[in-house]
Amino acid sequence: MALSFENRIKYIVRYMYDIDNNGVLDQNDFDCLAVKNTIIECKGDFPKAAFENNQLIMRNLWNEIAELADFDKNGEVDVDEFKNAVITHCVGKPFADFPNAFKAFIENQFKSVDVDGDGLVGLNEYRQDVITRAAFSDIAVIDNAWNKLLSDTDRAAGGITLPRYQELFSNFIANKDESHPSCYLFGPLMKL
Ligand SMILES: [Ca+2]
Ligand SMILES: [Ca+2]
Ligand SMILES: [Ca+2]
Repeated sequence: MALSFENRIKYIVRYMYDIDNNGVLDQNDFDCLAVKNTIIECKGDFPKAAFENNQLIMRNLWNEIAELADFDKNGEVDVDEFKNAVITHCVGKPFADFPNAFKAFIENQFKSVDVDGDGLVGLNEYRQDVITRAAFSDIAVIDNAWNKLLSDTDRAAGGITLPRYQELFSNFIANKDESHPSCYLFGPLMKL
């Protein structure tokens, strides 16, 4: 099932963290994330200070994730290790009680999706984010997922605020309920 807890964990590992695509998380993914996030934040520019800041954030993040999840201490975090860390530290907890490494990652992710930096993820930004991970022949598929994701409060606000993104992201990785709207945070999911 595309929306199952297991599949959502695989999705996070595959599309959010394992950006060099070798099937596991390691230091290199986080080095690549520092480069990627700098380019996105600075809209193609690459100022040294911004990069060094991102590099520091990502090195710290990797060290914390490794400490929480690299159970066999081989320098890599595989899907099972990541899942066990999520079950231990996140399942059944609100965002505020997540380990710092997860919280920092989620806030960073919000920054990279909120391209215009107005503190809100709108439909245009959602579409731009969703198409970086999958291909669609019909825009309605993306927009339907957006409509399932949004609550009436989100609709009234015109999109997703940071606190709301934190809530949705934490439900995406830590709520086993497959009918929860947070399942659509990253667009229509496919089975991995
Ligand atoms: Ca990797
Ligand atoms: Ca390991
Ligand atoms: Ca925005």
